[in-house]
Amino acid sequence: MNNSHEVNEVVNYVNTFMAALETKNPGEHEFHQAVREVLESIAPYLMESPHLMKAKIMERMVEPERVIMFRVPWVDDKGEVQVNRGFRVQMNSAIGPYKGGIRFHASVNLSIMKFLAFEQTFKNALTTLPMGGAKGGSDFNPRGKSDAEVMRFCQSFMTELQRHIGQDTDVPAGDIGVGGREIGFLFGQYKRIRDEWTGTLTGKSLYWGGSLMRPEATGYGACYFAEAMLATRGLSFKDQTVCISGSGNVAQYAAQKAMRLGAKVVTLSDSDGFIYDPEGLTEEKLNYVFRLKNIFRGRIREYAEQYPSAQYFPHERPWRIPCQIAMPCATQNEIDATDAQHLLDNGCLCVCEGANMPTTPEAIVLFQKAQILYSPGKASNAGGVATSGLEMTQNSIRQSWTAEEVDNHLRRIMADIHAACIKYGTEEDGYINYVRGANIAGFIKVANAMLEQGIC
Ligand code: NDP
Ligand code: 2IT
Repeated sequence: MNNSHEVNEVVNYVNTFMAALETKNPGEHEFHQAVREVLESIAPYLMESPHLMKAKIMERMVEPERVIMFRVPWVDDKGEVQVNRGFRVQMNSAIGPYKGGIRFHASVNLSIMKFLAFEQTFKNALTTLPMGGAKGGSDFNPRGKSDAEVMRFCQSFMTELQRHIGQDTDVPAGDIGVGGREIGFLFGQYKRIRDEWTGTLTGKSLYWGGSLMRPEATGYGACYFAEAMLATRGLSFKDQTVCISGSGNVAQYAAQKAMRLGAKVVTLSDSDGFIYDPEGLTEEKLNYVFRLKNIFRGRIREYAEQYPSAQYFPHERPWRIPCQIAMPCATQNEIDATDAQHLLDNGCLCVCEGANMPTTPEAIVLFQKAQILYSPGKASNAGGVATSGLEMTQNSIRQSWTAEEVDNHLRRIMADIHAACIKYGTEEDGYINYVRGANIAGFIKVANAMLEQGIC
């Protein structure tokens, strides 16, 4: 952008586009937020590409190819009928079959599904693997439900979803509230109805077609990405203090890898509060967290009861605790401007997103103004879906790779994503704008595929 006239044109274009999008999709705030972030990055590129403007590529990208919404009736342990709403947003299949997780959380609605499916399209393009973008889920709240209730819910959910998915059509996986247990129930019902054994879901158990390293992949991948970011400033995880939010799949393995790379991890959280352990996690403490969360489905507060070195802070997020590296691994919009200012005031130099869109737009501005290392989830959490892609490959060739083989692929993919961010995101003063880099790199791949496939 050379002059203020051009800057104004870009701002006008973004605002006009967003006004139309908001009118057409009222109330979908998370979806608006995700689209605006991408649009602000790619608008200058787009406006210099008349062929993309003429083909209305962006207008097409924000319109899901298909949205499926369905009733999910099930019977709870008391014999009462419950009704939830199921979703699958099939956003874009230009570069491969739809691919993306399933979220079970009380907050799930169409806006959240569309924002996640939109983000997924760019993320999947960044992985270098042939996967389109999708997301699904339900407003079912797994908290406090028995295994039998979760199974009946999953069976009802899949009874409808199965007609819309398949190994070459759409391949779901886990996300918030959907882990190994749920994928098992979903897969069992899919196989029963479709009478086929295919890799139509990823995140499967190792007993039946899952990939080694898939559970670890998102958290480990985020740490590999953070390592690459830190290396641009001659830094590493060694002896750094790390604050992590969440205590689920992504948080657990981000913590494990950060620790193994020499960092001190001092926080974990859930939706009720966070724990601060100034002495840092150890392998033994982390094993306790694995058991607490994955087997007993307990709350993070119990960590502070188990380890007196730790303190529990109810109804708070961890971002006021001093750290050099912050890894939000819980949910969207969990770092706001106040949190961001706390992190900056306390000397944080790297924010690496494990969750999807955990940082609000105002907080992103603060990080970028301060020129700290900041990566958007679509770049730094792409290791999870990338390893899902590797699971699909193994299922197709009916082979299982070793953990080392999968980890090597994962490391290469994260390094390639980092290189793409540098290529498209380096600013004139040398600052790497990872948001711009990730958005432009993902956009170019999907846009070119769409162009070559005609108006569809
Ligand atoms: P899990 O369900 O395993 O864990 C989610 C964690 O986040 C839990 O500790 C949960 O606490 C907490 N959490 C959920 N919602 C909220 C909320 N509204 N406020 C505060 N805390 C909350 O999910 P994952 O670890 O798989 O997912 C975490 C994030 O990572 C999500 O943004 C997801 O989209 C993203 N992601 C996941 C990938 C994967 O492979 N699993 C891949 C890429 C991104 P509680 O128990 O109280 O609900
Ligand atoms: O947000 C994500 O990338 C995921 N939840 C993982 C999706 C997948 O298909 O593995």
